Amino acid sequence: MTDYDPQQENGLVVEEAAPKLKRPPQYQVLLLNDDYTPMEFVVEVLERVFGMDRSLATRVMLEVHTKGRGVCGVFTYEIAETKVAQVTSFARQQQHPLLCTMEEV
Ligand code: TYC
Repeated sequence: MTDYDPQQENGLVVEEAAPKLKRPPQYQVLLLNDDYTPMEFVVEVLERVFGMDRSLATRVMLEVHTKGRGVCGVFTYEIAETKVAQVTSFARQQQHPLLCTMEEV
């Protein structure tokens, strides 16, 4: 052996492992409809927690109101968990029963 060859050390062929890269799992944050939370409060939550403008927030709120649930955004685990906690704590502070959950995409 003259020059060092990492592929051919001690007569063994060493193969480089393929990189084990995976995208982090993604989670949808969902709002669920109920009969008591005011529409205006839901719009405010969508603006404050998800950074939506009033027009998008209104569309998403109406989608939840008519279809029963709707997606507020897609995030990695910790971010989704934090958004769910923020929505829930904001709603409970104002005594609204609004439900927010997360689901792996
Ligand atoms: N259904 C509620 C009402 O009529 C409004 C509402 C929308 C509640 C979306 C929750 O996630 C929700 N006041």
